[in-house]
Amino acid sequence: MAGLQAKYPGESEYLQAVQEVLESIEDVYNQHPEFEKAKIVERMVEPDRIFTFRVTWVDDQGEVQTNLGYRIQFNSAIGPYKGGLRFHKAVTPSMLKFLGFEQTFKNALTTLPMGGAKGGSDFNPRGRSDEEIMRFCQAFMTELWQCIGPDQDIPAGDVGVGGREIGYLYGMYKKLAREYNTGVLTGKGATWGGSILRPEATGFGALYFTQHVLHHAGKDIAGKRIALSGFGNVAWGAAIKATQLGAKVVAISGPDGVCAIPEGITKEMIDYMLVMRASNRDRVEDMATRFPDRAQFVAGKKAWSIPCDIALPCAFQNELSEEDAKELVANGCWCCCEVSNMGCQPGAIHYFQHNGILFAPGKAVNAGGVATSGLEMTQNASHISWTAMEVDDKLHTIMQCIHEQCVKYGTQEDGSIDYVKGANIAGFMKVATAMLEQGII
Ligand code: 2IT
Repeated sequence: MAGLQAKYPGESEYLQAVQEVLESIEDVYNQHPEFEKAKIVERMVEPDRIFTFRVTWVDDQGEVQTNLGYRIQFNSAIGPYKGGLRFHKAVTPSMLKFLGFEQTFKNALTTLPMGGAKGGSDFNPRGRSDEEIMRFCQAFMTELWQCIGPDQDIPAGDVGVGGREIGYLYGMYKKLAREYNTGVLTGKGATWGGSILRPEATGFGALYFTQHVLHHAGKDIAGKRIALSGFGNVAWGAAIKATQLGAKVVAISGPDGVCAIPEGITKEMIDYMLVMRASNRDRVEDMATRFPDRAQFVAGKKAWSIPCDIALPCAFQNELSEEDAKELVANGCWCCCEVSNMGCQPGAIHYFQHNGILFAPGKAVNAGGVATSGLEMTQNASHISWTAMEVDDKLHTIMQCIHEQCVKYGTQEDGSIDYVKGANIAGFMKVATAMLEQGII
């Protein structure tokens, strides 16, 4: 860690993600001198390669705009590079390195053969028209297409990149590459190679995992109050499944504040989350404006200020601080499953773990998204489409298997599960063993 800190000062998200994994695997690593001999850790923390490119496009006012684009191919030990694209104003190489690093372990947990990658741009979709989004995606792909391929690197969505963006990206890929293999991107539309349930998969998988965490602790999700952060694709899928399972979603949030929903979110409100996402306004207050009888907007507050049983961060890294964790617990919260990547700050995780709160990390909880991308790749490669029931069944099995891996590697002396350790060690063992078997490359 000291070496990495000196080498990459200021890459705080990347250093935070690496530190968490290294702390978890220390004991296991020391039991395997062959890992040390092959310098597995030193190799694993560095991306295989990073592409950086300029993206120039013209906005609706006719003004020329320039953004930066990236693709980080992190690790290919267990399969082709796989991971999402993030369009957000705060995107930096550090952010994408942390996400690519996490993706490598997460993808290993899914049981499917996928390596880790991440990419994106500092393009800010907020306030942009549909035409601007299209022109940006097209300009982005004029560079990206040369780095990707269905057996090489398969991007998908992440924050700021949903079905609409994947459509524009795929259209331009076809035109440039003159290749019509749908397997080059996942999260596509259902009529042109997309998997049924991919849009819902991250949220659904997160709730299946949460159910396993609760069952293992002798609890049930029905009737519980759930506070969600965000209102994008992940929060949307989580809200649908939580409601189906009989839980009550009592909060959603945005960069402008939180909407308290004391009676629980309804189907109409969940549908309206899609309208809010498509508007590019990036304001959760719109929910309270549209449903004033059910949702009360509080400006500047987070979802963690609303009393709940279960907290599900679904928005952005480091969105839940130690202070937030204390407020949640003081208000009765007893479980936090991270759905966003690295949604909790280290202080929050320590606070949860030291106060007996059930806690599970993003790379286990949210892996259903990329797992269903893997299922989309399988359908594309074999030119078939599975039914919703088939995809949902496979997603269920995968989330159960991820939970079993956490139990296998994370069970503590007192019988409780350290899900952070469990997920990190399980992912690490798979990637490290593959690297070892493939020699020094
Ligand atoms: O963080 C993630 O796992 C994603 N954004 C989904 C990646 C994917 O390839 O489906």
